[in-house]
Amino acid sequence: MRKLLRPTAFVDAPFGYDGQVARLAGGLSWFSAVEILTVDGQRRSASELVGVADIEDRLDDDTARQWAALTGPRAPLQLGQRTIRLDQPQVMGILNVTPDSFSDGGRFADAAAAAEAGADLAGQGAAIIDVGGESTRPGASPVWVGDEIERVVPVVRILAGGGAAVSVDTRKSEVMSAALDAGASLINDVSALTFDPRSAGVAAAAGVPVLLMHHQGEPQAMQDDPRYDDVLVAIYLWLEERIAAATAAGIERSNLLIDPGFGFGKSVAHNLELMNGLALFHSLGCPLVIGASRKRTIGALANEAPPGQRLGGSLAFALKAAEQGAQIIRVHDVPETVQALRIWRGLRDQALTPRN
Ligand code: 7PJ
Repeated sequence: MRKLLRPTAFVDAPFGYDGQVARLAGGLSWFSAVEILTVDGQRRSASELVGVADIEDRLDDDTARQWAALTGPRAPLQLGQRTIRLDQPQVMGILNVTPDSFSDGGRFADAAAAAEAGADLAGQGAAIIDVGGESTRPGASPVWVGDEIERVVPVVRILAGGGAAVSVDTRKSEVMSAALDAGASLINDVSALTFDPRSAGVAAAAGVPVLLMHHQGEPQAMQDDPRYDDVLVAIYLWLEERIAAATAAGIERSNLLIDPGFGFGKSVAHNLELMNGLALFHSLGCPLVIGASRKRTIGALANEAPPGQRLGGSLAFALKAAEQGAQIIRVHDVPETVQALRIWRGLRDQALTPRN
């Protein structure tokens, strides 16, 4: 049995509430209560709501570490020449260079055109450009590594050469190596280094930040009736294990980011529970990334809107992620998301401005 701490009961500002509220991961959200989950195996056996004022008395060694991580700041992310502050939500822009991606596949005639689209995303306010050459959409078929390198590397080279912070969305060590050589500065692995046994070594040797994403099952079959005893708890424990495996393989803990993997082996109900409880994951102490952009759950909740018509739903999830303190939000629609987050930021700043 152990306990996990889920921040809840968010308040506008800390003024006048000394000791009653806490700042979430050094960001722009403050919370006044914690749901203490008692975890038995892979599920919660009890939960209890405790005010922040009373939390210190309730902590053991494990939960004291979680509390320190929940309420401590996140260091800025150094990606090549770029420093990305994580005290406010940042946008990661998706650049798919796949012929079959579900939402924008096959858009580009050549690498130069793709790189130009990536540079546009950066100009529109994306802090990081996530370049992917293998579709991991539900039902997608695997891509041969040589093809993936051929698609990704020229685009990464142009974008990174132009000064953008580039991440490479891949599960394959050869693609990681080639993209890092071409100037990528972050590895985004939807398998969390489980797909290719050589990936952890490549990441450790390169010394770059690595994004570990949760998934259940392989892309081909992951949406066939996904099941969890308790989706939040299962993802938490799995990510904790993957963090331990990555550090054991020689990757610095300070170089790890985490992502609960919206849509990867999860039903609509799982995805919604995950978004509602997202702040739980901050106690793992790593920057939290989330991507719900244009995913199927939006269609499922909104008249089966096709991927190209899921902007409203994507923005709704982006704002929910910001409220829950996510540091990086991975999206297709960069200018629209940046605008939505600027409004969110204006609201937060107003609330956080003392009256006198
Ligand atoms: C994600 C991803 C995600 C991270 C994809 C799509 C499917 N990487 N790669 N998180 N999704 N870190 O873009 O809809 O949610 S591919």
